[in-house]
Amino acid sequence: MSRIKRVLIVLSSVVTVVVLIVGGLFTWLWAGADVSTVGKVAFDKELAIPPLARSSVGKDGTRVFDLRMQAGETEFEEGRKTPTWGFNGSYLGPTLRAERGEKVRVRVRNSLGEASTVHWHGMHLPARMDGGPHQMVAPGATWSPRWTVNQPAATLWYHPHPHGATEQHVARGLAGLFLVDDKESAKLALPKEYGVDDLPVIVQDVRFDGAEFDHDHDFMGDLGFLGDRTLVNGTLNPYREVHDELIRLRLLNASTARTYDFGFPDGRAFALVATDGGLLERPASMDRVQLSPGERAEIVVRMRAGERVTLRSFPQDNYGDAWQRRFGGGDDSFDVLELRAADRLRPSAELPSALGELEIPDGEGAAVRGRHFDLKLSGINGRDMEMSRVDETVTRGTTEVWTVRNSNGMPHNFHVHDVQFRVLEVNGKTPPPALRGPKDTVFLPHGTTMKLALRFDGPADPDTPYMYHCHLLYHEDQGMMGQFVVVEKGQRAGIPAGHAAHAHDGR
Ligand SMILES: [Cu+2]
Repeated sequence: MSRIKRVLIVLSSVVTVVVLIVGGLFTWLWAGADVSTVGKVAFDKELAIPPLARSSVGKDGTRVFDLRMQAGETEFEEGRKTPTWGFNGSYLGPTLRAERGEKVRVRVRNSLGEASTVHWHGMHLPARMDGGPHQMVAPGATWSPRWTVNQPAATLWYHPHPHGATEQHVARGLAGLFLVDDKESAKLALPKEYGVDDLPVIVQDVRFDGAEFDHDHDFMGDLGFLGDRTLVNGTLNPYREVHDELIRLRLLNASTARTYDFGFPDGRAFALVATDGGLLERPASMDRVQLSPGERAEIVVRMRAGERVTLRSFPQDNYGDAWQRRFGGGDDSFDVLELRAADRLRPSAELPSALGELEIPDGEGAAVRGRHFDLKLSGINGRDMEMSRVDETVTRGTTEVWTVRNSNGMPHNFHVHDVQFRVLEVNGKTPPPALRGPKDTVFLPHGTTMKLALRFDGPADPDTPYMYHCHLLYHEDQGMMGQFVVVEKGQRAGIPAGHAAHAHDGR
């Protein structure tokens, strides 16, 4: 045998072995990368319902709430104490509730060892009260934002928004609901008894390492943290007994990175009645509703006496390519909550055929300005978030059309503070029913372009920005965020307070 031949044989065997090892490793990683809890959840703990927050009404009619951010321990499983954070308790927070037209004030006390903020997600309010990264609350300090609630009935929520640490603060347990009521929705025949036929469903994914949370990202973790189990309202393996024919579920995806596609194993249809910012014009029948982090949906489900029904999150075929589906969570499935219907159910009124009118313009007509947002993990429109830089200046009282595009090869979503917007188009087409209600957050898998109509009629404040960002919190923390101010006509944007020193460093 010639020397060359021997070398070639050795070389080809080495190559074969390497290919086999790499191939085997990849097959092993691929096969183990999808997560499923379907059929494996015991459903042995009664679902906790976050208590309604106590409030007092002052002489001037202001409704005052108290929230305290604090560290504690939570027993998700008996005998195992997990270090967690919460509002007025060890995990999550009470449900705040106020009516349209009411003046509210929230005294937010930070009893943590580090600074944080509380952002009112979905709320229309002055920029200084928004609780974004410019309204940091130091340890031991109290921040007391006040505003007048002026928007339709909706399921909103609150959570920290400190720049660079939002993922961590939310994952530790800082989140809660803020329900807005109004006179019109109170008259509608919708299930509305809180905790009875109107259930809050705050869904989060978690992973445990012994008693402690494991917040580490997977090795392909460019989306952020993806857990292997789900909590509802902080309850692991939750079930809930229900006694009414129609049950309204106020679904909130409070996970940091995971997107869910909710439905029921028997494929039953349910009625979508509300999206992020409130009621649809009419109920929409569907069997799946997809929610990315920060999004909400209110659905009404019909129960049959004596049955047990699982709320499940199914694999998602619109999530991206095979790689993203497998390693980014799109192939995952979860048994989230079991509803146990009593043997005799109270009859419920039929759902109304009309629910309300959208208060958001459709973007047709005069004085419309367009803007474009290109979503990339490296930054929106090619720029990293910078606290001292105002990216967009919007004139109060105007309607704009924003075109948001994701061609970044991974899923993102897009959240805008202060406003509820209307989705005009998804990839050039009329949006599906699930995107026809008021929205403040939308899911954009790779290859999606959306056109949104937004109306800005809050108070002008050229010096205090609102945020727009990806609500996959790791992406937000990485700088996938920008700032806009609302100004009076002809006014210019100022420099965000406290950041003047950095305003001219060229970034
Ligand atoms: Cu993102």
